[in-house]
Amino acid sequence: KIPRNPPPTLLQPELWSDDFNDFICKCLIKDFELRPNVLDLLQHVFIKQIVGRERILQKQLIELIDLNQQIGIIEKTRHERIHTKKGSQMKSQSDPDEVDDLATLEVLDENTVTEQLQSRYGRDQIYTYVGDILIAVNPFHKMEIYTPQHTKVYIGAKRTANPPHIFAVADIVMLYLHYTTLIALTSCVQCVVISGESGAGKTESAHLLVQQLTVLGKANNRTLQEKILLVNNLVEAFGNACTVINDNSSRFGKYLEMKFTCGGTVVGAQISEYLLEKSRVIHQAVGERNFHIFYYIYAGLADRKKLAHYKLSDSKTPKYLWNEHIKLGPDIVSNTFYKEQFDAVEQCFKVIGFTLELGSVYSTLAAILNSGDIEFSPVASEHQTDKSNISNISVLENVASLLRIRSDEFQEALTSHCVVARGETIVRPNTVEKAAEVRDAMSKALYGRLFSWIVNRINTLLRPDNHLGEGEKGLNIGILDIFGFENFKKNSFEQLCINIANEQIQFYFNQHIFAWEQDEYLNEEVDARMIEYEDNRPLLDLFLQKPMGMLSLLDEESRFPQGTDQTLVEKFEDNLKTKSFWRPKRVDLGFGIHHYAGKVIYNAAGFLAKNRDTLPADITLLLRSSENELIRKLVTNPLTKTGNLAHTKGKGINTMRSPRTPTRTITFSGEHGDTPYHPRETTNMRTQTVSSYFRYSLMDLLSKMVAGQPHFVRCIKPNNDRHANKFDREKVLVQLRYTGVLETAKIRRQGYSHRILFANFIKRYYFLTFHAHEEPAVTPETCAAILEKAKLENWAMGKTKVFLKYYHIEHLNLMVQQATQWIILLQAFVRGWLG
Ligand code: AD9
Ligand code: MG
Repeated sequence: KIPRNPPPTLLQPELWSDDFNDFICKCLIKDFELRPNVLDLLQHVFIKQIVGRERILQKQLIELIDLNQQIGIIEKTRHERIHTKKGSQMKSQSDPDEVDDLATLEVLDENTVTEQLQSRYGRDQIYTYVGDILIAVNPFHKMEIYTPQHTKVYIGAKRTANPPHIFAVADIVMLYLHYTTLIALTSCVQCVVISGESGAGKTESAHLLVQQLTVLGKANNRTLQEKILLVNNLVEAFGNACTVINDNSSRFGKYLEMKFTCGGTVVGAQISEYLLEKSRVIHQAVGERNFHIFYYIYAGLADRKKLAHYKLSDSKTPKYLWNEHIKLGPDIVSNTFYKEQFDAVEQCFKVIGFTLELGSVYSTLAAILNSGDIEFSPVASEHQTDKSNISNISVLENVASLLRIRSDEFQEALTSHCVVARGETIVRPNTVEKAAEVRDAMSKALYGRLFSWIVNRINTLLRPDNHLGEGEKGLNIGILDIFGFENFKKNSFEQLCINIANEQIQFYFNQHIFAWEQDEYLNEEVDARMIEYEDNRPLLDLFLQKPMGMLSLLDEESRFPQGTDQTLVEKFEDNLKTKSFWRPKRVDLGFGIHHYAGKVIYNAAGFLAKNRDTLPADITLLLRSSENELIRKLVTNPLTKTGNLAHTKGKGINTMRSPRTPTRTITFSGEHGDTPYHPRETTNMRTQTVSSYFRYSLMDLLSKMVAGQPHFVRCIKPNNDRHANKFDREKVLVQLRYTGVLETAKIRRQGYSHRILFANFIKRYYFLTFHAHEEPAVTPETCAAILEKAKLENWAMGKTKVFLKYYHIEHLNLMVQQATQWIILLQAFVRGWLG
């Protein structure tokens, strides 16, 4: 009689009638601990509705009481099972001096914190809490802590019941989501922000989170669960590459949103991608590689004897894939790992729902690989030394046939360009260098757009609309995994963008953990010691301020036809007067920045060209005439740098509100009174520089994050050699310092991470203490009564808000969650019974 999967609408408070609501609450209150006379309650509340049906009711209620008891038994056994398991396996090797939560340490200093992490790491205990934040130290070896058994143990368990784990974060996030559903007071968006330097383990952590969330989201549709997991692998094949720091380095920022019904069932996913490092397609630094997919497809097609079909040769490696290790095709085509990966990627494509387009995707990739081999030579003529010719016309023809464009037009578009002067169109020849630039610009553009197209296509295929009930809003968990802070021997424009993005994430973290919280102590006159932290706001200003920030200066110089990389650094030097910026001697075109995470020397060579990132109109027009539908799609309007953002709303975000503390705002450097850049509205492609686009994406990303309730995971890299079991104290200490872990531990121990208005607090939790029909006054006393009933200590009362520690809220939410389970069952039961 109890529906096995109660329809999600049952969970929507707005659909409950008052009586019904009241009834549920009463059942809960009375029943929460004691489960006494449900029958009395029911008769009392529903007396009007059940006239004439008393007998049926009685019978049903007896069953209900039976059911209650049964549930009691089930809960009990489950509880015992978890505890026995925990006792026997999970905590057996624990060291008595270690703590799972750094915020509980008696002595809080750098040494103690590092020692704790080191000692835990020595036992393969890679996870540690700092209050409600998870620290994950990269183990650099496969761990046996992600088994299905672990998955189970962490579901619905109290946080302190098991060792810290990324799965526990998934559980907490789900808990928040559930309780949002019930009370609908806070934002329906939960957002997990994973940060750490390159190679620290962000992407792995994101995978593990998604894995656990799909289980928690009880995707009853196995294919959907599988698809969501595969999406990650697929976009990473296209967006990740081997760098000198990380063999699987993310070269784009990824925000994956998982969508849930109000009942907590996962129904879809959406990805936003940020700032793919397209320049990697045409050039890689020493020791680095192109995007994974190129190697996979090359080896995979060879394996299937299809290279010739895609105009590739197994003996001659495409130039775009050359590096000091791989000069020869056979090195790639004989690589079994690449072949397997190609099969896996193809499988992902198919499962997710790409079918017809696959051939076109491969052609586009093959066309890009072939393009790199097009060579130019100066035209031997006395007068026209600035003209160029194609030296290997057969390669050009191959590319043309793969792109399904006319080869004569392609040749023209590469070796000449049109200029409009006084209403007349004049054709000007391209020099050899210019022609090569056009070729490379086309390759980059095609790849960037292909990537965005794949992401958009995935979004269409995994859009949850079809799965949500009518009128259902749906809930949302976002997982942010960006490229980590980078400091190479040579750092270019890409590193600058990556590091600014990390700077912004750190700023967000600081605002959330320190700034907003401490402001509230002052406003609410709550006694709490202030914690000093490193504010990186001046750095953000240095980059983003208008008109004198670095990105604005870069844009200005990019608009000057006479601007060069040299004039750019001079401009920086003249205008950026801060200690965080300096010009190192003896480095041509060099400039240094003291980031929150360390000093980085950049080299401005190529900055202007990379920022302008122009794709000549002749090439765009030509590609639009392609007979291949996919190619045409890639170049049709809106002509955005990556297409994807054209679908996001360009909100006017000068300031952003923090959801939990409505009086606090997050401000964006230099955005005062400025209309945010919106690709779709921009018709003049010339104004669309990479840096203006970058600024826009950063705002877009932040607006998503600020709208949600954040949860932080901080990844730490224990050594630079990627060795397992090696804990480089100095390396870890530096990261602990710049991420502010020590300060975080202090504020979590001393501070109150949750501040809730009296009225909201009472509305949320009163039914844990009071009767449904009671309307307790909105006073600090009522709040105190609730907290005392829940047996909580160490909270504080402000002038208008209750101040709670992170573990208080966990405890309360767990109580609410238990209550919710009852609500679901009781509602289902009563609905079924009322017909
Ligand atoms: V980057 O900023 O994208 O360059 P990430 O994403 O921080 O970087 P990633 O997750 O790719 O780093 O981790 C780097 C490598 O560390 C992985 O390829 C794994 O080999 C290794 N790693 C990270 N986390 C784990 C883990 N939980 N278990 C085992 C791990 N290995
Ligand atoms: Mg990564």
